[in-house]
Amino acid sequence: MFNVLTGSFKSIVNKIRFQDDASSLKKATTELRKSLLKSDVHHKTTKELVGAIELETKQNGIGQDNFLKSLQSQLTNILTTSGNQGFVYASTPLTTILMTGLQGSGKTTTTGKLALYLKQKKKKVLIAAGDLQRLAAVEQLKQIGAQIEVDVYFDDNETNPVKIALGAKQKAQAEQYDVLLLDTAGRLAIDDELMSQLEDVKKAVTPNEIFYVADSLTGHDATKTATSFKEKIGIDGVILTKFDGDTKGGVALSIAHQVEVPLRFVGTGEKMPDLEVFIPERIVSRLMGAGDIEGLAEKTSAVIDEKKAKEVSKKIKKGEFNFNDFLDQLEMMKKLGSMKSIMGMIPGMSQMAGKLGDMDLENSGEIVRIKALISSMTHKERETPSIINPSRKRRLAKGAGLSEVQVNKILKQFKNAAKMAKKLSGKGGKGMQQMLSQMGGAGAGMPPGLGR
Ligand SMILES: Nc1nc2c(ncn2[C@@H]2O[C@H](COP(=O)(O)OP(=O)(O)O)[C@@H](O)[C@H]2O)c(=O)[nH]1
Ligand SMILES: [Mg+2]
Repeated sequence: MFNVLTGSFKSIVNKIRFQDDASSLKKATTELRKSLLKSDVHHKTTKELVGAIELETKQNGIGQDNFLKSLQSQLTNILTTSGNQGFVYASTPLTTILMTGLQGSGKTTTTGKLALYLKQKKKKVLIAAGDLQRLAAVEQLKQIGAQIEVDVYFDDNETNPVKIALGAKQKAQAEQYDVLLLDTAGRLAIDDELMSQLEDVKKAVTPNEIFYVADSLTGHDATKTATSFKEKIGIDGVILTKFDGDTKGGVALSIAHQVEVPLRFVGTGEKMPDLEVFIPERIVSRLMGAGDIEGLAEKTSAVIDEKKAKEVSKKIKKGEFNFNDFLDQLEMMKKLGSMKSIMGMIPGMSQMAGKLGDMDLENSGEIVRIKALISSMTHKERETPSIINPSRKRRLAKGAGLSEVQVNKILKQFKNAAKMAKKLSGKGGKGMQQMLSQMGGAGAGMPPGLGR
């Protein structure tokens, strides 16, 4: 998420010695200012941040430790704004959230992501298709709902968004949902019609919170439009989307400070699990290259079936990891979201995130081939691949549309990977958590077979 910034922080901190003088501090703060601005941190935020660090370091005594401490605490300061953090439930159900933003910012996608996030926390969630502006919008939300198995409220004959909102709230209350997420229409730019429509919906359902969804790729415009929305209808939180692309990261550092509304979540990819809760202390830890173990644990515990994880680790230890387990693990990895976002949470791995980040587990050629082969195998062969003899290999190759060489390669790779995993687990391995923390190794932690 912040690989470039993390890298430059590290080099700047290293420029200051254990005990140092004012001129080296000046050099360090100058470089800090440059790298913040280059990463698109708002100029006002940059000025405040650098000024505060300089002053604090001087007061506490110029040296690497004090500089580092100050960098950490002032970053936390800048990221912290009065208001709620993460997702906050109403004191009694139902919690109603209005999702607002410009067209294309990612409202509908984020509505789905948030729904999945809450569903993994065992909440009963209803998402409502309140964008009647675009024909495809309702259909898009229906598809998302089906994909994540969350209920969708819609009315194909209704043209009034206020009625949709009211109908959804009524259903949510009557059927004891915990959370209602209301998707709304956006425009290409802010206009009066959009604002008055949102105002009407707001009056009708009195949401607990209004989230403003902003596209991080629009840079400082995201800060500007968020401020306009805040002034016109009032917003309680910002969600930054598309934080996976070429974004330099700075917008996330300054938006809350500039708009004076907390940044609550960050969207890091197109897929449903690609949403991260934005907790200032954790983000600072990531910025400092220390990872976010808490966030990682939360993410993994939401999707990992503890019992299954134990079974798998037992199997690995005994060297019994088979193709069925492989498919299970692959499914689990998919639920965790993009590789890039996971890597950034592992201490010391943020630099790797950029390199590995664009790996698409589901669609990589290798995975597609392995899956094709597995689907041609009998159940018994998946459990015990060693029973596959040469004539079966030939037939499997035909069935999977692979060459015999490819089949042999996959089987051999898999055998080696299972052996390797067994060895690794011998060092007091503790299931998935351990495997994830070993990700730094050559493909360890990914389902065996993926390592090269
Ligand atoms: N890469 C990436 N794409 C996103 C993200 N969030 C949304 N998108 C994409 O942005 C486009 C617009 O999203 P949509 O939810 O339809 O925007 P809406 O008009 O505000 O409802 C879609 O193609 C989404 O897949 C994100 O965090 N990362
Ligand atoms: Mg939409």
